[in-house]
Amino acid sequence: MPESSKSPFVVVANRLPVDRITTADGQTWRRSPGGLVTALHPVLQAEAGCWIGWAGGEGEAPAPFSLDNMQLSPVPLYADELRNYYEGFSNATLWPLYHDAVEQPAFHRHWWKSYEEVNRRFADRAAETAAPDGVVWVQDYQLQLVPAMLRKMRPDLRIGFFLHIPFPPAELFVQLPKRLDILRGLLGADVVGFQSPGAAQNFLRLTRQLLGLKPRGHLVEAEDGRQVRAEAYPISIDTVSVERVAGSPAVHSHAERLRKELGNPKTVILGVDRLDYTKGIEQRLKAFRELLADGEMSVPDTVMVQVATPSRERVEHYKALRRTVEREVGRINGDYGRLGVPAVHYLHQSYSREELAALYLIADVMAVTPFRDGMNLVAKEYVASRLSNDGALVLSEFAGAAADLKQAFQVNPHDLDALKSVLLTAAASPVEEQRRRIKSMRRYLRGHDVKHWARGFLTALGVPETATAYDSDNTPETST
Ligand code: GDG
Repeated sequence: MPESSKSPFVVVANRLPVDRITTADGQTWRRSPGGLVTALHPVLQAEAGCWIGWAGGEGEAPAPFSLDNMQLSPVPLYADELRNYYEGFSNATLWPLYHDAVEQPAFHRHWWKSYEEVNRRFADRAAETAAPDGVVWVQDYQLQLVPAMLRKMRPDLRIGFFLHIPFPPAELFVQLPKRLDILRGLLGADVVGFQSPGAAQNFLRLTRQLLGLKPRGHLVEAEDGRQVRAEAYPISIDTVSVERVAGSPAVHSHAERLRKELGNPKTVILGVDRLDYTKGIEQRLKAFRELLADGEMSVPDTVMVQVATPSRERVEHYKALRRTVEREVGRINGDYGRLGVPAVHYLHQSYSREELAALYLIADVMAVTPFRDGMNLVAKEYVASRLSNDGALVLSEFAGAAADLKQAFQVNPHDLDALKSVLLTAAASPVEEQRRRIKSMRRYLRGHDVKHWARGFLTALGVPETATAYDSDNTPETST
């Protein structure tokens, strides 16, 4: 690649922020859903930077292209790598282990080999793409080896790494057969960012325990003598843009239509999650079933809407979860639904940003009850969408968002009785109380949006503030 076309700012993530779609006019690209994409798109747009990632699909990658002022550089993943690097080591080893082992992590040596090979490919691409003295920001658990690999090839770069999911306590992390490689991989960065201070502490403690390093405050001197910063930078949403979508007349009329279609219930309880076992969907359904059985809630006064976006459908735990959730929904509707009025409206589909916003508008109670979650942007999107300041957010203590959204109705989702009781309390809460809580959380999200997150991280990485400014008005509203 000629020096002149190299990029001063590069994001490296497992996925490109786009999906290939087929329209009447042929194939095209559009922005895809997902927390990472939601968070980084505005920053990239402002930087006119380059995003390196997998474009979806097996085998050869499309040629680099640009979309919405971003250069996109697709990296290929082959069928065996999708099985071993992606579904295997990333999503059946690291994902469950980092989420408190809520499902048993599996370890296979050939998964690790593939993880290394794919990390090498991403690192090579970043080394080719970044301009001299440029900044490379590596994202998430699929690419933890990239910082050290890249540093070896390009010591001139400033390298950041951000982990979107939790970083586990030492007792769990030490189970990982390749724990030293992962720690050293991360230490290749100048700044390692986490969602919570606890996660940063877990990491720093492990550098002492496993590598004999001596962390001081947020800093640790790596084995090559560099100072590495490990700190929390809690991610957030593009608050202004979420508010704008929620305030649009089209979304309002869609919300009115939806409420009518649901039979104008007094209370709508909403869940919006990727269909993932960390999200606590089964437990939430169970709580609702018991509330119906106890006569504390009844159909058609109260209905639940559960959007479960399809996710990782070839991974065994996810197949099993889908069966369990769908059995539970069937059971609840069989026992408590009425003709034309199911108790649970279960939607195993992806929606547009506007459709999601309309759902947020009709949700009297938003149930966000993961067993463990790095942050959870859905909780923040719900709050920001409630322009009328009413509504009740039920939020798990184990979501990173609980540290930011302190006025939510917080709950331990493992405690079924507590979950039932908080759902009842939230549903019955007086509107003045709801307004007080939502208002204060909305205020918080205004000051702590995704721009604030990106700026905090990049400032720590030594990138001047002007370079991270962006205008959220550039974000197209219909591009998800
Ligand atoms: C990981 C971490 C962390 C969902 N369904 C649709 C759709 N979504 C959007 C939501 C939200 C995002 O996807 C989901 O983000 P979450 O934060 O809730 O969860 P994860 O996907 O698990 O994200 C998480 C996040 O990374 C960011 O760091 O918060 O802890 O696990 O924005 O609105 N968007 C559209 N259609 C859907 O059907 N358009």
